[in-house]
Amino acid sequence: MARMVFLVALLPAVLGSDCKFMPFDCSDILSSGQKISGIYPIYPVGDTSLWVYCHMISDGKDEDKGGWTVIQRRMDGSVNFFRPWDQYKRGFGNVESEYWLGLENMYQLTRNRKYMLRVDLEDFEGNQVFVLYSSFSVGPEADGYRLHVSGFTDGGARDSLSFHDGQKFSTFDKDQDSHGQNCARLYLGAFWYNNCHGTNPNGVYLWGKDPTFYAIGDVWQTWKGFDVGLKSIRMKIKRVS
Ligand SMILES: [Ca+2]
Repeated sequence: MARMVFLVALLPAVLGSDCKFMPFDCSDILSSGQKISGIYPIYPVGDTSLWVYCHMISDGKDEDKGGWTVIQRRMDGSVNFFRPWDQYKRGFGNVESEYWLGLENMYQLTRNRKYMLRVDLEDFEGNQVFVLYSSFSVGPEADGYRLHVSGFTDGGARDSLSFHDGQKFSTFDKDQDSHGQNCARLYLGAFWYNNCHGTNPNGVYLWGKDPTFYAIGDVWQTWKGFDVGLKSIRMKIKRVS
């Protein structure tokens, strides 16, 4: 019996010491020679796999070779993003389509490594723009999964996100915003709301322009204003070497 316990205790160490490829993020997957965008397992926390969409190329207009780990994606309105804190903490959705990677996963990815953030935006007319931030990280849960984003470069959408730098994350059931009311309830999303937002990527999928309810959509104010829901939003991060 004592020997059996010993063997079981030894098992994780044995598994961890073999040659299994355990990429930390999509940068590692790109480095391993995989150049095709798609769904891959990464291992930001020990030997527990986390399936993500890896974007290996961007739009061809720059020298970007990919290796992006997608942390948030809207593309067809197939997933409900009006969800409570626990869901935003753990992550939800479908990795093949729309999903949120989870605040804890974002924290684990960015806690000890430097990352940049790129947000790709597309409207229903087929126009595509992006923004780039040279530094992106998410703080620990004990500090409300605070957003740290800086170093803006414009790819056509102008800067709607720096307004959210330094804010804690808020959901309808956890108000950590800088507004007297609950921004997540006012704008039907969940985000690093300030008092409240310049962009609402987790808001209602509006299918284009809809001014019926102010700023509730998946909008990026400095590009299309508060009334135009975007066709696709993709937030993705890449390690800075
Ligand atoms: Ca509030």
